[in-house]
Amino acid sequence: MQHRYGKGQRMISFVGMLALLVALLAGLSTQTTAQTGDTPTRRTIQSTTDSEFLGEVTFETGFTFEDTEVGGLSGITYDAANDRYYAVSDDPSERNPARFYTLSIDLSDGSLNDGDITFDAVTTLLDENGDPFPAGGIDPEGIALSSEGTLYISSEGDASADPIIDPFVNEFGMDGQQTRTLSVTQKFCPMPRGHRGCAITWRLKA
Ligand SMILES: [Ca+2]
Ligand SMILES: [Ca+2]
Repeated sequence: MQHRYGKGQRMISFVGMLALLVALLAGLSTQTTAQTGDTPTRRTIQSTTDSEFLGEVTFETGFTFEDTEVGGLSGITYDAANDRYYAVSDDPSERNPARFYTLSIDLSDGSLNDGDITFDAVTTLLDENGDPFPAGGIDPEGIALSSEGTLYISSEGDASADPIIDPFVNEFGMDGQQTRTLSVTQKFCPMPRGHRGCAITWRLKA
């Protein structure tokens, strides 16, 4: 997703996000079996085999829900069991505390149109101490629902911050509480200029 806070932001668009998601849901298929040595292991690989553009809905900049500015949605995931979506805001706790939204999207007529998207809830992300992330302390990007009903949310980190904020992929409960920290390969961790590591402009993107 390209919608971020900052200069040039004008609209919140669900075009690419929803088109891609619906395409993925429609096209999930296939599985393969992998074998490692003498120990067979089974893993399922899902791939997209087809895509279809269903339409677009655009919200004006400044659109709010429950006193939060919705804009800058950078990732979305579908909860099939409950037929709802979770979309993470790209806001680095500057407009409002870092958060994700719960959405309902009515695609019963086979197309995405104005009025099809309903914001049902907003949930503040809480760090390991149970506190909202401080301004600039996170740069949310991606979100994915786990088979356990939890959420994996990625942060790009901030290589320009002092001190540097490392990127992360962490697990959160549906109440927004961070419950687990995943390890991030060193090559994705930014380093100051002139030091080992990836360039200062590289980030962990969805
Ligand atoms: Ca529709
Ligand atoms: Ca981001």
